[in-house]
Amino acid sequence: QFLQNIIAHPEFVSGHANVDFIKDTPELFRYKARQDRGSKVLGFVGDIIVNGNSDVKGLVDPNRELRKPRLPAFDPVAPYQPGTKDKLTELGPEGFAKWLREDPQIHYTDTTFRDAHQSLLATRMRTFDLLKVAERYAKMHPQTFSMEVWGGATFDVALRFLHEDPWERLAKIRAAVPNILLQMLIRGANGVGYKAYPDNLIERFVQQAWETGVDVFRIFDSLNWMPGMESCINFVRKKTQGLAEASICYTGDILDPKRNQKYSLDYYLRLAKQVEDAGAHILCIKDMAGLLKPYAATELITALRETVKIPIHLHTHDTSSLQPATYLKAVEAGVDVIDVAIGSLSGLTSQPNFNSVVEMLRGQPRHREFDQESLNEFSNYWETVREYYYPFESGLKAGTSEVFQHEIPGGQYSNLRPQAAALGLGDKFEQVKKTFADVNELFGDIVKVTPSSKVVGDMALFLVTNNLTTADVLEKGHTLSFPESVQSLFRGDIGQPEGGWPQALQKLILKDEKPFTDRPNEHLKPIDFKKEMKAFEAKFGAGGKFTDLLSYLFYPKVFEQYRAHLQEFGDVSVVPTRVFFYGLRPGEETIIDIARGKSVIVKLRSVGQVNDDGNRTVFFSFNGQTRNLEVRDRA
Ligand code: 3PY
Ligand code: ZN
Repeated sequence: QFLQNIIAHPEFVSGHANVDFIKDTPELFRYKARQDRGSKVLGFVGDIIVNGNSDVKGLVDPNRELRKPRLPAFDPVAPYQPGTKDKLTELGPEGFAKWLREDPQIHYTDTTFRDAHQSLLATRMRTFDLLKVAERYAKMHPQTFSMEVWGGATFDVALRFLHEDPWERLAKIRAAVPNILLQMLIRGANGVGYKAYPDNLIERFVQQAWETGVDVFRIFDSLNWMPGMESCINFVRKKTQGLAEASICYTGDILDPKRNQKYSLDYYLRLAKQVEDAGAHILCIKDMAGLLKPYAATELITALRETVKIPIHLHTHDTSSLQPATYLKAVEAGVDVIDVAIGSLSGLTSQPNFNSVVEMLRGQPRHREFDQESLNEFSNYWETVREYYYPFESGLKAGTSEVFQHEIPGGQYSNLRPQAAALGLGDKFEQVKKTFADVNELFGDIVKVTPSSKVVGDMALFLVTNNLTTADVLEKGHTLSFPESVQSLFRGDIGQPEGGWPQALQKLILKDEKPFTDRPNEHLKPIDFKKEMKAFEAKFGAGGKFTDLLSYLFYPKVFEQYRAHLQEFGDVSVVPTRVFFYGLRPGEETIIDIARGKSVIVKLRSVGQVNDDGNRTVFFSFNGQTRNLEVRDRA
C-alpha cells in the first residue's frame, strides 16, 4: 500500500517529487483500512436491506415470491463443439463472409444477452444471470451464428445502475463461450455513447473490444449517414481479425406511397452499395422499431441480394407481433442470418421468438436444426429470472400496430415510459407516443435510433411537459429555449440526415449559432492516451487498467460513481440478483461466491431501530458466526 501511495501521488506522477518527497509527504503513510471482500459485500447487502436499491425505489412489491431458476441441462465435462468462432479463425474475415453468403442454411443470432433485455427490461440483466447459462448455451447450441452480448446501452447501464464493469462481463462471457461468435452493437462515431467521440478513442475501443472478446461489430449511424460509419468500419478492418457488419437502419415503409418518397427501395439499395464499398464484411438491415413488413421484406431482401455480394443479416423487433412473418419472407428471399431471442425474453419490443421461429421454418429447405427441448429449458430459465426484474417491465401486454405510426425503437420503448413517468407524465404516455411521431415529421422525417431517437424523445417530452404542439414550435420557436440535445442534433453534432435539416426550424433552434455539415469527430482533439492515463491514475490510484480508462473516457461521471461504489462495496456483480435488488428478509440466507472457489454464507437475523446517529444495527450470521453491522439509514 505504501508503494501504491507513492506511485499514485500527483507530485510523484507529475515528475516533481524531489529527494525529500517521502519525508515531506505524510499522507503516504496513511493506509486505508483494508477491508476484505467478504466484509465489503456484507456491507453492500446491509445497505440494500436498510435503504433498498435506489434503482427499484418505489417499485418493490414486498410480498412477491420469486422462484429459484432451474438451470438447463448440459454435460459439464463434454468439450465445446467447434462453431462459427472456429470458422472465423480458420477462414479469416473475408473467407468467412464468403462462406456465410454461400451457406444455404439459415443462421441465427441470439440476442438474449443484449438487445432482448435492453428492449424488455431497460437493459438491467446482470452478469450474474448471464454467466449462469453462458457455458451451457455454448455447449448445447454450438450451431448458433452469434450471440449478441455487448454494446448498445449495456455498457452505460452496467456501470451506472448495476455497478458492474462491462469489460469484465465481456471477458467472462468470452471465457464461457469460446466457440460461438460474440457480437456487439456499436453506434459508429458515437461508440457506446450518445455523442461523437474522437476518432482515436473509437479506434482504441474497437481494438480493446476485439482483444477482450468481440468478433462481430455491428456498426450503425443513427441518421444512416455513411461518414458516421466509415471510420469505424476501417478500425475493425485495421485493428482486428473480426467482422465489420455495417448497418442500414430501416425506417418508413418501402411499399407505402405515403412513406416511401424519401425512404424508398432505391434509397436502401444505394446505401447498401456504399456499405459494401466501404469494406463491410456483412450488411445488416437494422429494423430497430420493427417496421419492415413481410412483403416489403420480400422486395428489399431480393433486391439487396442482387445489389451486393456480401451476406445479409436481418435485425428486427416484434413490437407489432408481425415479425415472424417478415422472417419467413426474408428467408424465402435469401437472407443469410436473422436475429432472435430465447422464448421467454422474446416478442413485443424484443426480437422474435427463437424457439418458435426454428419451428416455423421446419419444412423450409433452409431450416437449421436446434435441440428444441433444450431451447425450451433455456426459455424456462429466463422466464424465472425475468421475474426478478419485474420493476423494469415496460407494461406493454400485447403486440401493437401503433408502432407503424410512432416508429419508436424497441430498445427505447422500455425507457421512454419511465422517463415520462419521472417527469410526471405517467398518464400522458399516449400523448407522448403521438408527439414522438409529430416531432419526427417536424424534424423532416429522420431515421430514429440511438442517439437520434433519444433526441426525438426528449423533444416529445419537452412539448408534452410544456403543453406545446409542433405548430407552436414553428410559430413561437424564436422565444423557446430548446433541450440541449435538440440544439446539438441541429448543430450537426451527430451527423447529417438524408436531405438535410429543415432550414427554418434549424434557424429557430440554433438562433445565431452556425451549424456544421462535416464529420463532428473532425472537430474533436485526439486523445493523448499517455497523458489521460497519468491523470486517471492520479485520480484513481496507480495500476490503472486500460479498460477502465476507456470506460472513464466515455462516461467520466458515471465511472467515478462506479469506482466509488467499487471502493466501498467491492465487486457486487457476484451478489445474487434477488439480494441485489431486494435484500434479505429476516431469517433468509444467501450464498455469495466472492471469488473463484470462495463463498460466504450470509443470513439476516434482524434489523434494529434507528439510533441517535441515524444508523441501524443489522444482525447477520456470516459463515455461521454472528456479525453485527452499523448501517446508515438514509431515509
Ligand atoms: C442501441 O444503440 O442501444 C440500440 O439498441 C439501437 O437500436
Ligand atoms: Zn435492436
